[in-house]
Amino acid sequence: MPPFDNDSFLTGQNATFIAELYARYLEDPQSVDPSWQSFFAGLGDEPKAFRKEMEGPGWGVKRAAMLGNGHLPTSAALPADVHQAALDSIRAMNLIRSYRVRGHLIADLDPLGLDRRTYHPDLDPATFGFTEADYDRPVFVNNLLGFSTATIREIVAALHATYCGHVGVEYMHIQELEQRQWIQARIEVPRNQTDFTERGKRTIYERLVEAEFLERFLDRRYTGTKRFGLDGGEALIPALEQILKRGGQLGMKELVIGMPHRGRLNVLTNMMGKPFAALFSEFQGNSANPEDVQGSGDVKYHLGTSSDRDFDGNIVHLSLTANPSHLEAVNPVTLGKVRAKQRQRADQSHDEVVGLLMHGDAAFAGQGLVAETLELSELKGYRTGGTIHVIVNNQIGFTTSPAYARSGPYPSDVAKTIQAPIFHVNGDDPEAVVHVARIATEFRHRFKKDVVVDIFCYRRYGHNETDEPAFTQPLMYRAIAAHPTTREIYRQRLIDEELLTAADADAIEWAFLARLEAGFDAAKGYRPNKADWLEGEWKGFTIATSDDRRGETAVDLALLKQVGAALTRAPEGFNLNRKIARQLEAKRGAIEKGEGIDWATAEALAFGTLLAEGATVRLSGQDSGRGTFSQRHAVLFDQETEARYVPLNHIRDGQAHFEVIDSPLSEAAVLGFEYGYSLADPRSLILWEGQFGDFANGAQVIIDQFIASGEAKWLRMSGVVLLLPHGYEGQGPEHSSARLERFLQLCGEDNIQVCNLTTAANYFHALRRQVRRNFRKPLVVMTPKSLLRNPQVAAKLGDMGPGTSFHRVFGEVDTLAPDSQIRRVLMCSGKIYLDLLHARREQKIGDVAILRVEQLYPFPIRPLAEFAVRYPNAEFVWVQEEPENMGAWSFVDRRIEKTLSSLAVKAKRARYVGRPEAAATATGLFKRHAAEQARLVNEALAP
Ligand SMILES: Cc1ncc(C[n+]2csc(CCOP(=O)(O)OP(=O)(O)O)c2C)c(N)n1
Repeated sequence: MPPFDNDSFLTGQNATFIAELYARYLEDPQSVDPSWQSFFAGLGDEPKAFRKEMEGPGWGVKRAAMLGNGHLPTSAALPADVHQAALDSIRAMNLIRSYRVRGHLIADLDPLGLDRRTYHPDLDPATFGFTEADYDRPVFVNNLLGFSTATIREIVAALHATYCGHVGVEYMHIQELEQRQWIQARIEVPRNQTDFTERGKRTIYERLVEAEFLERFLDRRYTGTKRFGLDGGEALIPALEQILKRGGQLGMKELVIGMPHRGRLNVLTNMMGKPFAALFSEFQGNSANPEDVQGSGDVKYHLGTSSDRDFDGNIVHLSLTANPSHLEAVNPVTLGKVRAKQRQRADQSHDEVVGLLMHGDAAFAGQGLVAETLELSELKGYRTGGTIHVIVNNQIGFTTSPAYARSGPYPSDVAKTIQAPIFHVNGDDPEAVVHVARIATEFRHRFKKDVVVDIFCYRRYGHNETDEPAFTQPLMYRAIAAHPTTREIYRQRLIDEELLTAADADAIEWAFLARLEAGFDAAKGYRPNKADWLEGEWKGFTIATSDDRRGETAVDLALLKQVGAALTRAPEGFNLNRKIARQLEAKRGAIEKGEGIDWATAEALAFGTLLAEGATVRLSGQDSGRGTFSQRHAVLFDQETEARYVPLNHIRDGQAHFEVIDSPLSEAAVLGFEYGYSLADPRSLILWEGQFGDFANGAQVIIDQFIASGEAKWLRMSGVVLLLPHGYEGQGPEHSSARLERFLQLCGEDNIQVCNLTTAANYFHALRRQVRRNFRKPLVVMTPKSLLRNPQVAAKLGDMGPGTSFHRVFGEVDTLAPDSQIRRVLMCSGKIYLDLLHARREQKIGDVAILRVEQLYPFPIRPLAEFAVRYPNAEFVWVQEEPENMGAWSFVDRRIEKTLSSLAVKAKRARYVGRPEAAATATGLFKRHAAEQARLVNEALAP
């Protein structure tokens, strides 16, 4: 074998030439000489994968240049040693590629070393045809790993250091070449490590001391109190510091964080600067808020906070989103906040506001909401420029081992669906953890894409501090008991490196302990001096008042007409769909005439007038642009070019922006996102629309744990609106009911508003009311289907004009017998009203009055009483189209009783008319539906 010197055939141009020849062969085997074909075929390679490698940074010479002369040699002309060298080179390339793809599988990731895999055939040089005898022969690899030539032994050593040390990287699934090359360059040349300065290492040590000592201190002072300690995962804290520091250097101004229980107290204090005294005071059973602040409060490991941190002059604002126990539910909420803050800052490049989500390994692998939220990452209406994910992978979920918790090798596998790079790292090597945290931050900054850091660690104690982990994982916990802490390991390392003396380390520890002790002493007298909920963007808002709360929702007719004109106008030359053109024409006519304004137009007028007044409107939901029932057409499409035109963005100069988004087919993530958006942006109207109201149950966690109870638990208001198509029209069990009863059951302590409306004008006012008051409450609207086109619900322009407002109850509209002779009062809500009205008019019944409850919660006792008292001799009947165990009946029954009991009327309670109890919300048979509907209407009107 000749030495590989500069004259060798396989250096420089020749080597690249063979590689190019190979690339050409892979694209089209016939394009190269037959002898080369059989040579290359003998390599048995995966053509596609190899071709991608050829495009990697190591093969820097441009293909065009190499193939320029069109003259290809034949292998017959190739001397045997050159043949061997070419073979070696190509095999080495494959070996390198294999390490890039699978090196992580034998990386040293588990601090406990319980399940370490050290061999994988794809990483064995023998698999590529190298025997021991070949190991020291130089091979040409053209600048890969920083080598031009190297022996297999050297190549494997470099690959091991890069891909199989304390960091395992998964990135070869990424389709974007530039991203793969960036990661390769970032990790291969420095062998996947950062050389930290003495100061940097000391800082890492300080952070570990803080992380560990806080938990130990809490354990000692509040033994047996749940804290979901970080013990075993302490490296998280230096990793977070790195994200802040590097992020700040790269222009990050705000970091919006979502995280679960594990380590949250550590993050709240050590990362976010919540005073230790405040935390200890909560451990003593005190509220996090001043005593005069109402609300249920929440356990301390669910609370949020915000603060500013200064890194070398870069101020980064941090906000940790409060969350419920439901793991991962906070993810979309956090990202909605990020998006809102980006808009407020006009951060179009997404450099200034960044989302950070932390996860447990079992939760990340198990919860579907994770996949739903990841899916939002590249979507136009939800993009936030990439989220940094950190998994605290303690290799257990409560008592469940990974083999029972997920099917793949890692908890992070779901993130591959969006081609996020994944950095697995051994949590006992804090330098490696900080190193990957830095790369992740840089990657997010550079490519505005999600990135995952998976910190392999362990959980030193039980799931919480009262659990006995040895009941279920005895071997793991025996290993943990014998395992030094991350801090102890690192302390020894720094001492061995002579960067720290034992006395230095002791001093750092004592100094932090002194801070904890001082906090402990201060906790006794600690009083939170104010609740933090009406600050920043929320300045000027107040707690909801107990009056009618109508808000100024009426609009000058001139403005209504201006919006109306914009709604019905398309740009010059825009090729409108013919049917749409006719609809716009009709709409224009209605607005000009000032009557016949249908539901969708009233909605558009509500949006448009708010936009004109300066409030942004954001509506997202499945097919919301057009509308499920083809009613909205908020986006017009040019029939020749598919260009989009959004009339509501062309009302007048200086107006606010209207965003209508066709969401992905997710309920939980999208509603969570909009709720999060509304938390950060109280001055905009934020709406989520269900395709049919039934589907809201796919977002039940967001509704129960955030929307209904967030204000009480965390003092966080939201004005989010839920539009839920509802009504019995024979479309079957899943397209009839938005489960009104579920929302009503959630009502309490003035937490939400629930409406079931019967006029387009009332809808207009209900929407505007959301923005035109100085408090915020979520609004749930049962929205119509057939009523969208029913002329009886249509509005006059005057119903929205000066002097008008929202009505919680509507009284009788027809002229009937004198009030005292009314024999029955039908009370109802929503679409059934029109069925009743129609039948009563048809049957010419004059002694049955109808009251409509437009807002079910807060229940309108006073206006209802004002109407009811007019009918002293009537019986009162509640009519609904939902089955008896559903709809509003159970909710209104006692409230109607309470209303009537204070009035001088004979009736004391309402009687029920509606469908009988049922398991399914509705029949799937149209005929049966029609018969049921007719029966209940007739029963309601029966003599
Ligand atoms: C949606 C949901 N289901 C179940 C639970 C109950 N629970 C709380 S913590 C936990 C285990 C979580 O394991 P992991 O995600 O690995 O985090 P760790 O506690 O190990 O840090 C479970 C099942 C929950 N909080 N949320």
